[in-house]
Amino acid sequence: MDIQNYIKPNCNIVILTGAGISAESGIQTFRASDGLWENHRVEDVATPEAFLRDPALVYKFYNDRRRSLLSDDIKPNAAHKALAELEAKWPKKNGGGVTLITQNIDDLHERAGSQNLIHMHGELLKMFCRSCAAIHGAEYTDKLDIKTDMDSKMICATCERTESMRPDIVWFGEMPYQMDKCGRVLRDCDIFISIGTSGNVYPAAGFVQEAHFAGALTVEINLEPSVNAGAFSIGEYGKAGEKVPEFVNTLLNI
Ligand code: BJW
Repeated sequence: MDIQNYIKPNCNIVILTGAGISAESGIQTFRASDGLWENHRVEDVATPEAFLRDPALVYKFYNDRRRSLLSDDIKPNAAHKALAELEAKWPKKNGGGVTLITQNIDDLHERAGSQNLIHMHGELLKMFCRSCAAIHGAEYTDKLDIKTDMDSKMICATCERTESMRPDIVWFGEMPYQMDKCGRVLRDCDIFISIGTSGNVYPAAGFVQEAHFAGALTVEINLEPSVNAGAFSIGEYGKAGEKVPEFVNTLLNI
């Protein structure tokens, strides 16, 4: 497969990332033998029903992960940085745009410098009010310090109710964020690159098909072939921290 044939002026790139891109930064993936789901049943911590049944357990699951994300050890790795570099340089080189869709709830893409970013499964550093639907993040840290633990006593800075704040996370059975924008960029996509995702969770796992129908070149970069590896035109297997900078370098030097 010659990538060169797909590179035309104004070529739009869409990138989907999953937990594997943050693995080398020290953040656990979900489905590995030592992954997050090994110690927690999905139904106990990542569904709206679980939150209603046992909010304290769900708050703790996300409080622990938030504290870990904010520790000094967790930093963007070479793969996050290479994607930020691609977004900055690609429009000047080619005229096309780069959209990054992440399933991850960490903020490592932002810390690396990515700007055109969709967090389709929500963000660990934000919270959502079930009462008035306000989303509170860093801009509210004077009123609601998201850097401390969340609990049911927190007061929404917009509607001032208690018992209504939950982590701003898309759980199973809930609609991911910005699906309209995802659909639009996938329809207008020339190269689709999926990085570090096992392909188990929809609708993200179906993005490769949408990009394929749009006529895009589809590339998977992962430690090992994902469950939908057969849907991709190119597979690059190895660590994201090595393979992503290599691939970005290829694109920027074509
Ligand atoms: C490396 C690496 C290194 C490691 N370098 N690589 C039956 C059929 C089809 C669909 C459904 C169905 N029943 C239910 C559904 C829908 C459901 C679903 O998909 N379920 C499946 C389990 C079957 N989906 C939903 O409910 C979604 N909503 C929805 O569908 O709404 C309706 C709708 C209708 C129409 C249009 C649109 C919507 C919501 C899904 C919410 C997912 N939420 C979670 C948890 C919340 C966040 C959190 O707590 O962190 O999001 S689940 C979890 O999985 C998390 C992740 O974002 C997501 C994907 O996981 P990911 O990133 O792929 O991680 P892993 O661990 O699976 O894989 C890591 C990969 O990296 C591996 O391949 C490694 O090899 C690799 N790797 N180290 C490169 N160094």
